Amino acid sequence: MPNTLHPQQCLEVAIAAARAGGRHALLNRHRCHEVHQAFRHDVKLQLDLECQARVIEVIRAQFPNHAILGEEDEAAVAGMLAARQPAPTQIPAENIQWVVDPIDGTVNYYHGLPMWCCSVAMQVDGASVAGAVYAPEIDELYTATVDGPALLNGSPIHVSDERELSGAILLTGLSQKEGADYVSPSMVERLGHSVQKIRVLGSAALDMCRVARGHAEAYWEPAIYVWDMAAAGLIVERAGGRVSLLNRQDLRVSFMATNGHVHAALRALLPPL
Ligand code: LIP
Repeated sequence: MPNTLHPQQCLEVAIAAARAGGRHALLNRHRCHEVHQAFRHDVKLQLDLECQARVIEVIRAQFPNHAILGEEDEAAVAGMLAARQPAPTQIPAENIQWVVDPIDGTVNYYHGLPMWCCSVAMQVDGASVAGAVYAPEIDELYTATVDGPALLNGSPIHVSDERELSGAILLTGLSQKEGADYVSPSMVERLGHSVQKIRVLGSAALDMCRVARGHAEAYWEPAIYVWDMAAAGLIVERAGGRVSLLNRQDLRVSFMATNGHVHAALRALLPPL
């Protein structure tokens, strides 16, 4: 990591950026049905784009030459940024990249459910150095640096001590995206027999933060994106948990995060790579 940058400094920017994006989504809750693009099982909102623009503004104010990877359509977001300030040319500095999901749990947000968050991570050479996951509607801010503790609203968190998969809550997502690997009915049955309960809450980043705080023992989804796990995966690790990137195709990943104790048992149940 460039010696001019310290993880805590990057975390402070990640927190400010996640708060800016999350606050914009919260203050505009009444606009949650303004659809930018609709899909059979998913939706992209105008606020997804606007929140990503808010996040980028904060990052660029501090690090104008850092690359930024966001979930939302770059051209549409750039249009908003251009309207507010000319976007400086991005010259990635030493493989530094910020990874942003402006509203993780967009469908929850659209329907008025509170389980959504803004996720911001700073990575060097693809490894997360600092991450913030902010869920404003439930007043939860999860943070971690590569050399510091995982925190929830400033207080240390730690994964659960549950050692048996049979006593575990498994969080997952039933993405029905056409062509995506999804959790098949037979897999749901197999996992359901092995854990205490399966829960589907609709936000990958928040699911992993619940593992980090010990409210669940495991999370797995076969087809999420790097922006879903860039911050939350670091938070799980710094909370004493374990993560595995099981498969990656471009920006899509199969990813699991656990309290560590149940990691091998869960991995044995998942599809072979
Ligand atoms: C969501 C993920 C969730 C997954 C959904 C969706 P988005 O991200 O957080 O785990 O099951 O299909 O991908 O689209 O709300 O940012």
